[in-house]
Amino acid sequence: MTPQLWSLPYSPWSEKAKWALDHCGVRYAKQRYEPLLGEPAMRWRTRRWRGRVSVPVMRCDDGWLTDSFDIACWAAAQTPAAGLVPPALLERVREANARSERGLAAGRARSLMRLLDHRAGLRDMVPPATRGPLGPLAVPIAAFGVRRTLRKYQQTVAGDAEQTLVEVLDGLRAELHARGGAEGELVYLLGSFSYADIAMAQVLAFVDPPATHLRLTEATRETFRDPELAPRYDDLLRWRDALYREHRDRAAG
Ligand SMILES: N[C@@H](CCC(=O)N[C@@H](CS)C(=O)NCC(=O)O)C(=O)O
Repeated sequence: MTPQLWSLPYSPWSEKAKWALDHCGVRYAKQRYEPLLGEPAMRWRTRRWRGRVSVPVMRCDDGWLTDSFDIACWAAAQTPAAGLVPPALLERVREANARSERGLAAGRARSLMRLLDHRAGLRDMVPPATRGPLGPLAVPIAAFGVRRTLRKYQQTVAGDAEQTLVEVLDGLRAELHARGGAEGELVYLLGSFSYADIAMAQVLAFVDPPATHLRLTEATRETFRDPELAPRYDDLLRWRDALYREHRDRAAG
């Protein structure tokens, strides 16, 4: 069967899964997930009655995969030659992914707080078909959804979100420095391109989102951008952009 992927077009977690699948040349059908409204159906499909439901979720011949890392490992196993998760480096990739998840959770919390203060951003969070009929209620309903998302994921943020994000970004900077590389040369966390790079690159979506692949409106793009941290991590943003040019945009044609 053709794998089916439920995802959110603006989400870095969904982007992790899509990039992994695309890099491994796996064809799949995309299904758009609607936060909140789509949850009961997703629980039913995956037979997951308790706990958090999140996307990406993928259905394939091996069953249901409900985490981006599992999807990436599955993709890597379909095309080992793509080198996405080299078996000998699995634990190092897993560890990079765990750091990416910490950074993403902290980045999401900060971005959602900015979104709560951004009327146009909130409006854009409501699907266009429902925005019209909701009229002036669209913004408060979106704000309700954002507060709910903040509560839903609050346990994933350990301690102070800014401090956590800074720690993860400083760690990434130190690792890339340790890899050396000539001026302008693209360096990889594990020596050659792997899922560790994809995972860590996604954290930077909440510093300043990439120009391609995450589908954001002008307003939601503003809320993803961290005005305090973006100027401080310009070197990491340039690394992320080079990674996209070399391994994402070019591959996507
Ligand atoms: N560890 C999970 C986290 C996924 C995650 O946080 N997904 C969020 C952002 S795409 C989500 O589903 N949000 C919508 C919702 O919770 O309803 C993964 O990597 O798959």
